[in-house]
Formats: sequence, C-alpha cells, structure tokens
Amino acid sequence: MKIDVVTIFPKIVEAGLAEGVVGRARTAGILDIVVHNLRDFTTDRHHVVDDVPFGGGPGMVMKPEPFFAALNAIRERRGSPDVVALLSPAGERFSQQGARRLAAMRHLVLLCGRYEGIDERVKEALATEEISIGDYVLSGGEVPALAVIDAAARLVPGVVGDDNSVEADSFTRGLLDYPHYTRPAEYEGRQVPDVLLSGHHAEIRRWRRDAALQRTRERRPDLLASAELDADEREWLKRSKS
Ligand code: JBZ
Repeated sequence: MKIDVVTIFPKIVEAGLAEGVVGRARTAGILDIVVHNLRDFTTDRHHVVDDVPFGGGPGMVMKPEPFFAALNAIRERRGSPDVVALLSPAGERFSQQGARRLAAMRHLVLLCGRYEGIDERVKEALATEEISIGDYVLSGGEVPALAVIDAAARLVPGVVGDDNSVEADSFTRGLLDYPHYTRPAEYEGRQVPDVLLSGHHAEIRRWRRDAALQRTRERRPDLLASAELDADEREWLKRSKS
C-alpha cells in the first residue's frame, strides 16, 4: 500500500510512523509511505504557506497553491491516488468501517491542515473526501493523519505479524475486549480470576465472551446494536439482563 502525507510538520508525522507495527511494515516494504513538507512546494523565498482570510477575521488560512503543487508532484512521482483525504473537523467521522475501506486502497494521500483552516478550493478540487477523528479541538491534521494510517495499516495483510491478533481485536466484531491478565497470579492482593488459571479452554472462552458482552453493555451499549453476535451471545444478553 502506498501512502503520501502532506504537512508543514513532517517531523511529527515521521516520528509517529517510525516505530511499532507501522515502522516495521515500512522497513519490510509492505507499506510505502512518503511524508512531504508542504513548504517544499512553495515558490517564494520565505516558503510561506498561509495568508490572511478574504473578508477579514482572526487567524490565517492555508494557501491553495502549495497543496496543488504537492498533489501534482505526487501524481508525477508516485502515480494517481485512489483517495485524497483532507483531515478536517468538518469531515466524516472516522470509524473501523472507514479504516477497512481505506485499507483496501492501493494509494492514499492525506492532506494535513494547520492554522484556522485550508482554502476551500483545496477541498473542492483536490480532496475526494474529508475525515475527522472526533469531536475535540486539535491544532492540526497531523495527529488525525497518524490515527487514520495506524488504523488502516493494521488491516493490510502482513502489517500485524499475527493475523489472529487482528481478528481478536476489539471492534473487529464491534465489541469491547475482555479483561487481560498476565503473571503474577496475585498482585497487591488482587487475584487473577480462577477460571483463567484452570486450563479449561471451553470455560475460558465462555468467561471471556461473557465479560466482553457485559463490559460492552455497561460502557458502550450503543455498540451492541451493530455488533456481530451469534445466537449464544444474544441468549446470554437476554438471560443476564439485570
Ligand atoms: C481534526 C486546521 O487543521 C486542523 C484542525 C483541527 C482538526 C484537523 C485539522 S483534523 N481536527 C479532526 O480530525 O477532528
């Protein structure tokens, strides 16, 4: 999978992509990610990327020309992308379903904004979509871009070493995860549930399934509506309703 990121803070983005699962997949050649400095696509001596807003008002707006030049360079050097996503508070909320859709693309471009916003013509003429990671105020699109890359990349075959671990992930089935424990079996007076030490694999599976369902109902009941539940799980929820 090819990904290009356009930003005025390439070091922030590179740092977020250098380690962990994504870093390893880059080294292994499974992910071909290039981070571009937007200032490299300016033509003035001072590499200015922003300007005052037409109509007045506070703050600065990112100029369109550097983004257009960056996209032209990406098309020439890297080919035509399938998706050009602008990270923006006005975008569609990113979700695991959105991650699955992007993970199936061959070439993705992510445009990061800063300042008060980006000239609307970048959205109109360059972006094929706008993505937001959630309702909180951020100072730029770099952290959202890293979140989108991480979520999508994990779903690309070979990026996560163990397919079983992706399959087991919370949200793969639309439920919260069950509680995890490792040694020691007792720590500061807190015991690991006996069933997990019992070696009874069927009972362990059942305990984990019930714990995941209980937790999801308590903390994220909204998830149950669209979770992939089998007949047993629906029955357990019905029976255990308190
Ligand atoms: C995002 C100006 O650049 C920004 C500012 C806030 C922001 C983004 C880009 S993307 N918030 C989000 O994902 O919600």
